[in-house]
Amino acid sequence: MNQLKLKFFLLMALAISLFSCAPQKQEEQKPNILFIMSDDHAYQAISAYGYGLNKTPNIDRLAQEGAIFTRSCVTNSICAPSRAVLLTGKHSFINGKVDNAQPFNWDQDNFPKLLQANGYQTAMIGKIHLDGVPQGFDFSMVLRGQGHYYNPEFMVNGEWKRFEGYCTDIVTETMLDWLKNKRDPNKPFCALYHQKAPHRNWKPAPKYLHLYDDVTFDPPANYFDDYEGRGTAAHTQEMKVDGHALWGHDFKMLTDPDGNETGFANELNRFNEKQKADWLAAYTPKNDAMKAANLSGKELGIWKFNRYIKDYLRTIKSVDDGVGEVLDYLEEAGLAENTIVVYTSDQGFYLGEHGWFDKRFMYEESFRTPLLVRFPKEIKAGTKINKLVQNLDFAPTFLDYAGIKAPADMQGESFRHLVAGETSEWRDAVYYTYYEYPSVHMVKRHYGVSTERYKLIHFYYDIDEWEMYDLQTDPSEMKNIYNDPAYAEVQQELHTRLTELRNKYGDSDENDQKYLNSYLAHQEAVKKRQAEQKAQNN
Ligand code: SGN
Ligand code: CA
Repeated sequence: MNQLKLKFFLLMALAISLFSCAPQKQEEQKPNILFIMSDDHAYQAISAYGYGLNKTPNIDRLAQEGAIFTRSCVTNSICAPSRAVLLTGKHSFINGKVDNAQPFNWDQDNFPKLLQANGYQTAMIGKIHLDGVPQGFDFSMVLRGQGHYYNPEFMVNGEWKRFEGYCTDIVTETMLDWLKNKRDPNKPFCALYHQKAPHRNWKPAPKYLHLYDDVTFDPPANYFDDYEGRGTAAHTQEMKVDGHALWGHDFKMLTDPDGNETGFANELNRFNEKQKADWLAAYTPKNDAMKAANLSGKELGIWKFNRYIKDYLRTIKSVDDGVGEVLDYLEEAGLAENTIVVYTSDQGFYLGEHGWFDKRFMYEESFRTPLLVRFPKEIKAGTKINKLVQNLDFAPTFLDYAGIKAPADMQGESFRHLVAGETSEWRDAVYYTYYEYPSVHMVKRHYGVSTERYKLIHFYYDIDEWEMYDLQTDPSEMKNIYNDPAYAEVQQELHTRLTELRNKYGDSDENDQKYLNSYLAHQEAVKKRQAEQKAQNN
């Protein structure tokens, strides 16, 4: 072969190889998405938010290296509906999953399905809390309903399997295994890494049973709230740490201070011998000391707060460890630069504010949820976003990053350009709905609007009451200012804004009635089924 021919041959070979690589290269450049969601993780319990309660060094890395959102809120502060909103990008009254009880329709569009159809590899690992086999995932491993902290069962690609160990660690190990060994490295990935923790009843991992043993936590300033200045809904809820939390299930006592069995012993039945022994060795002396102290009144209330918050924070320690392991892997594998990492929770949670645990209300602690996003290619380290974003925005945002046009009926907005600092134009108000009543914790049905400063809420069904709060002068929402003449104009504006949003998103009194009817019918059907089962068993 002469020199010229050789050059020509080499050039052709180079051109062919470049040409054949081109589509794959383009695919590779699409960003990966790692979506981390925990369950009931209050922003007050992430150190990057500055509440000084605990340390979450790994979750905090996302804020240091990316963005922290201070006003990220949900559309409906409860688990399964929140996840349905995440997947579909549609409000509950459109996607149909308005409460934890009624079924979810997996056949509708969701963002993982759209990513999958566009060359992504997708995985869902952990808690999804939506019945049926997940759709839109190449690999799925999900808990049954709420799932268990110890030795949980998972449905792996449609088949049930029991796993030995601690749920949070199993979910992290499975996530790492998928990233390292199971996915196709030639495709961009979207992985949903969902922890059950720190959901009730806050069972810590064996290695953290003694964490915080030598600390006493002060409850929030409004822990002993008497709800004066609020409406009926705040008075009639059943979610008080010192009032509704249970001696067994929540405070992990085998017998209550009067010596009555609590039923907690049954919960230890699913533990193996070693887990049970470690557990009892940790709790028995603490429980005995509590009984010996013979506490009452506020002292007892503060003991209950401490038992609650310590267990809650202990479960978060394992979540944070897992985030650290996964972030380390992304770095080691050279994936950190081109992976969007999101940390959020399905809603916020009360850590003793107003005396409560649980969520559901449109008041700040449950309405707002943590949100941290890292994507070094577009987001500057140390970004802080104070605008009102919602879980409704996730689906359109991820599709935007992946270069896919969001379907016209998706309701959220992509926050890609907002978080990149390319625009500050954003919505000035968000819409909220809550339906699960009458039910556990007895939080009444309501809907409302929040602007950056004010909130207007309508409680309905068995009451008809309006509440309004000025978050600037009353950030803890202790004083309902509805009908306060000083706010007459603001009140009028909020009513107008609420009507506009209900129209914009397609909500109405008819919708509220429709979902009330289906909820009550569902409750009746469950009662009937239970009665039939009981009769059969007798
Ligand atoms: C369970 C909990 C409740 C909690 C709901 C919904 N009780 O019923 O405290 O409000 O889940 O939570 S427990 O006895 O199971 O601990 S959600 O996050 O799934 O919506
Ligand atoms: Ca939840």
